[in-house]
Amino acid sequence: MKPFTPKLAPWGPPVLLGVPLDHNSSFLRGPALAPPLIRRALHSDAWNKTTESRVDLGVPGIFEDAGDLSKMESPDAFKRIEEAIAKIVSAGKRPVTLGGDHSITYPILRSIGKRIPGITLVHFDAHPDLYADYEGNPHSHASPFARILESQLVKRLVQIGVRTLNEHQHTQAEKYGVEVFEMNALPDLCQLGLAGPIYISFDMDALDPAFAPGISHWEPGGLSTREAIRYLHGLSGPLIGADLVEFNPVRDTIGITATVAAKILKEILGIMLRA
Ligand SMILES: [Mn+2]
Repeated sequence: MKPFTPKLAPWGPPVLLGVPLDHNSSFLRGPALAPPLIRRALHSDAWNKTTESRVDLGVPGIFEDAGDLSKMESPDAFKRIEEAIAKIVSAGKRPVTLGGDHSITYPILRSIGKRIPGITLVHFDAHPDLYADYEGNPHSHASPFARILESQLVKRLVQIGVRTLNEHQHTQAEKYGVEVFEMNALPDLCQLGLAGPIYISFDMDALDPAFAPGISHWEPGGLSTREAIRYLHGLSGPLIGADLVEFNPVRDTIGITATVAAKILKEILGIMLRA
């Protein structure tokens, strides 16, 4: 067995930030309801607070929680997301955002990418989210990675778990040099040569809907929870931030997806904190 107490990373603490925004969803609303439910599952007495990487998240101050942003329906929502992330990053801390739909990843990266050069963005998703626009909305949850790449906010985009690549998004991936790893050819992380700083964008629909049914776009044939955790544990640091998006409580009929989201969150925090 691994030694019990890990050395902690010499980086600022992770800071949770809820972003209850779902008006850029193309099919169903609901992800705006997610942040408090993920927190409730994270702090549930049903499990202890120690991650699989042996970090005790119950230690006071080991991570912070900045609460939820308000009035995310207003036209200046992206600007306020960008400012809130800037405040966290400028304080030397690391944002861990709870969505919300995937459109929020663009303002988050606008803020981080301007401050931290050379980011490798590791993106778990059933979808490449590379549409130039979707049904006329350039800020659709189907388009954030097109915006991020055209603005050159990251050095590399590596997508894992994709199983919906159509011709348009294939063209977009080629245009921007995206490294797309589809479910039928999952990569060995060691061979990808990933280097820090790493940012994780985790769409809950990367997981098979058998594991996480509380999502807007069911796409069978996805990652198991264990496969996703194995990838997370395999990432070499430093991890400078993460977002966990697209959990839709409206479809989480038995409440399991909230717990799966909290488990993914726990393990992300654990790998951010370990040395
Ligand atoms: Mn998705």
